[in-house]
Amino acid sequence: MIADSSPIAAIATAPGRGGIGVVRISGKGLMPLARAVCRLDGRDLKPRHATYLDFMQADGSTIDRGLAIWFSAPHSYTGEEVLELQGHGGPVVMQMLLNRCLEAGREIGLRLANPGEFTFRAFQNDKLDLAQAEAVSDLIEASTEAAAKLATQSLSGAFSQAIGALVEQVIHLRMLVEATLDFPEEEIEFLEKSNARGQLQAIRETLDHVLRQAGQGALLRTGLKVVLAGQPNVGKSSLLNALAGADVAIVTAIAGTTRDKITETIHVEGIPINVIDTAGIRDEDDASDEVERIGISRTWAAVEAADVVLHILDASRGPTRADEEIAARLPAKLPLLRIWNKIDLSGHQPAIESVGDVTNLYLSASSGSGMDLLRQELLRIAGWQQTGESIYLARERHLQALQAAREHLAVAAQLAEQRDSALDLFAEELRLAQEQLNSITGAFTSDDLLGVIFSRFCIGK
Ligand SMILES: Nc1nc2c(ncn2[C@@H]2O[C@H](COP(=O)(O)OP(=O)(O)O)[C@@H](O)[C@H]2O)c(=O)[nH]1
Ligand SMILES: [Mg+2]
Repeated sequence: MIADSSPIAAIATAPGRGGIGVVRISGKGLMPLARAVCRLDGRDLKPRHATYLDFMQADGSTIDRGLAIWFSAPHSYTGEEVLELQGHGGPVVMQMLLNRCLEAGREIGLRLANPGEFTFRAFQNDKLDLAQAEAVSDLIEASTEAAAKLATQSLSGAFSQAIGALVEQVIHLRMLVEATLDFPEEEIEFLEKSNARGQLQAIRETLDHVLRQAGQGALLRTGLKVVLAGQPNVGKSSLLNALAGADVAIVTAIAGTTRDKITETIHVEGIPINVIDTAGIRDEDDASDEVERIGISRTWAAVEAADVVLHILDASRGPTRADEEIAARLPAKLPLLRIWNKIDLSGHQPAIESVGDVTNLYLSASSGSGMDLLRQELLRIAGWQQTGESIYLARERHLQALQAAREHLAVAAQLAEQRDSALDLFAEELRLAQEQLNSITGAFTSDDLLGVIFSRFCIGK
């Protein structure tokens, strides 16, 4: 991430045509630029007031007419001076306005903003912590109402506060320990006197709770990857269509109809589930041509990358040797659900039952019976619990930091149980746990990580 402090400008609205479009400028000493671009006719730009005026070229001709809004530092999104120019949202007129601003700002070193740079400055100027900055991007990218709602909560600081409360607890315990370290003769009694074990236990319980809430939120962000696999003609594409409630995949009685992967994201109780339909698996020799053979190898690749595999079988035919060969090749580490389809033909009742470590589910993609059982089972596998308690729209990065902190606390707990507890090691584990928690809100985060996080934003944010 570039850390220079020159003023930056960008079109902040989405590219394309729209009723309005916004050029945003942030930096120091922007007022002369504002005067050069806005026809003020002796007026001032009052902070946080909209002024209707002409945007001008250098020769005084008009580019567009719109609103100028001035924010003085530090009362702006970035914490710097910010000028927002709202014009008509056409790509050409917006580009003209941006170019004019860059030209008028040349003397103060105005340049185009990099992706996420406005938000990065907000982070640098303590307007947002790191988890909140990420929530800005999550809110913009949210694909479901539930995800948007959670992003707004994170943006308002709910997640950061939960992390902050944990850090406070860790700091409290660290202070006790570090104070004792200076008086070695008291070490032995310290753990008893201060109830350090009890405090540590309380921290670990709180952390587990936050981790659960974050894990649920992470699920909402990325969803579950479910692959439909099985022989040709067992009804994989029909099942995808039934889940999606639309004809996304072609269904025919001809074996080998599906040749490539088809992915469709469905939502069950707001949880995104990415369902991947694949080419039916059969022997290379039976496959009709090269295209189908490539499709089959892609099926196996999809299976490798899945969170869950649904092995579809034809209930009206019963298991065949080919089904067993497929089952044997499915990776053992993945949750496996055996779907017996076409029960409208076989006469089975819709049901779910476990035999050993395999779950059998009976349904009919055509009639729809048993489909609800499948949806519920997918939610269960995803680990979705309707607890009613708040959850946090966490990212993988957050989960990893929470996990790492959890491990350090577990080591600390082990140390505390030992007879001659090594207090300095105990203290060090607490410090490491705190460092992990801090990395979530950015109180302690390497520049490299910042670069990665902010570069994923779009320009103008
Ligand atoms: N009776 C009945 N037929 C089904 C059912 N599901 C799929 N089929 C039929 O089975 C054939 C193959 O279906 P398709 O979804 O293309 O199977 P795929 O090759 O596994 O993708 C088609 O003729 C479907 O209409 C079901 O639940 N009941
Ligand atoms: Mg198919």
